[in-house]
Amino acid sequence: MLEKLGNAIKSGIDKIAGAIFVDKRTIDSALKDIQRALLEADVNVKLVKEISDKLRHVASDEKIKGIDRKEHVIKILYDELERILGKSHAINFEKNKCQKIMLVGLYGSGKTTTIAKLANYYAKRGFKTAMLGLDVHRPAATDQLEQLAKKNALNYFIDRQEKNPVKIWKKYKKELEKYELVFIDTAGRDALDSELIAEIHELNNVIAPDYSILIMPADIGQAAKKQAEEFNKIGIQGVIITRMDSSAKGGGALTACAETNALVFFITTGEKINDIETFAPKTFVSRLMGLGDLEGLLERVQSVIDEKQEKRLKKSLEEGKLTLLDIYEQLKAMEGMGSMKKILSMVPGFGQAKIPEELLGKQEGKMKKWKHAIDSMTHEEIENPELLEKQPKRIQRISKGSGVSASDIRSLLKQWKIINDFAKGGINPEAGLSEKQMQKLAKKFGKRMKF
Ligand SMILES: Nc1nc2c(ncn2[C@@H]2O[C@H](COP(=O)(O)OP(=O)(O)OP(=O)(O)O)[C@@H](O)[C@H]2O)c(=O)[nH]1
Ligand SMILES: [Mg+2]
Repeated sequence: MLEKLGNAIKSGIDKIAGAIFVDKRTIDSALKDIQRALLEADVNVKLVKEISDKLRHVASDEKIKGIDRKEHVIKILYDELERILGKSHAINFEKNKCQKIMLVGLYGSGKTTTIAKLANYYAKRGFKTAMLGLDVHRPAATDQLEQLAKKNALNYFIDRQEKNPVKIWKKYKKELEKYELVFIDTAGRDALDSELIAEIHELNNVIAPDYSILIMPADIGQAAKKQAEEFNKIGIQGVIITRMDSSAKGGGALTACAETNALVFFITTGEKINDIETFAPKTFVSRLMGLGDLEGLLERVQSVIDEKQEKRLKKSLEEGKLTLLDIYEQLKAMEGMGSMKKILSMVPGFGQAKIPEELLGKQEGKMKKWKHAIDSMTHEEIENPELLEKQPKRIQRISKGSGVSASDIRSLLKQWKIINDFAKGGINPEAGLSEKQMQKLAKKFGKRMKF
């Protein structure tokens, strides 16, 4: 379940990360992947729609500009997934105190296996643990518990002859007091019928467990909601979802629990004794997305952007046609004058040519303004800055929208033109800049320079 959902979400994220503009089309295409993945994981349609609406909203929020928008979209996706998966909850057991934990659930949900996993999990963490078999309905149940206990050197208490679980409890009660954590296995049923309810009630009254935990297999998907609600009425503190490894519906089970505010204490992910882990939505989402944390995720976005930018930039340079976007992306990525140097260094031959530092440095103060100005431009204008020269009204509009003066916008255009011209002309790498080119450059920058 994890892998498939994770891959689909990653592919959605890559679409967003790799896009130049996060607009409606990009979001729709990425959302398609994400929606399909969530629905396949059996997540409630309503929740999927909620997530989609929120992402669309950010994508169309004019206040969030440019590349920042990608980060917003991904952060929201991350937060939303975490939200629908519920709150993390760890049980804090005490030392030097006997605590009883009763596991209940329908047939084959994984009670007995999980008991052994829990007894082993906490034994490894320094607790004195024991297992008590109260499943008197199936003779094989006691054997199963015994086998698991022997195989993993766990303490266990069973009685093959006794058919009354309350009597078994009373028989071992005193001895069990010596243990810090006593995990109690109970009988499964086909459904939460009156007989099962009566038995759980009776055991609850007699044993007074510190925790009653419902065991549900991931395959039941959204039906987990109904089951959690029903069992909740008879005093369940939380749930453990088993078989997360073998069902595609795990997402449904988890989100259904979140909806009913049922705490998910653990998930189990295989048949082996160690295949159990606490459930923390944050970590879970990170893992789904294949990342350690949100920062890691945003870094990944950045690196995808960088890679794509680099390719685009190379292509633009080869074709001799830089757009303002190339400049913008470098500005954004490097937040400073270094970026202009980087662009220049990619123009064939320019890297070796000695461009006076002050010539580049002069423009540093303008960088921020340029960035704002580009943010207020249309795609068309960014791709074809000539439009601004041909139709000066556009400059006025951008100036108004960005709060950047028309003269600063013109200086951006000038800068773009200079670089673009050089890109077009190409430079002989052996010779570096010719004197003529240097003079031309100097003239354009309007600076006195000595070569
Ligand atoms: N793949 C996988 N199988 C599991 C997991 N947890 C339990 N199982 C398997 O599910 C089956 C049922 O598990 P049990 O622990 O016997 O379930 P139970 O609730 O005690 O069943 P009854 O006592 O018959 O009601 C067994 O074959 C387990 O090995 C899991 O996390 N992953
Ligand atoms: Mg069992």
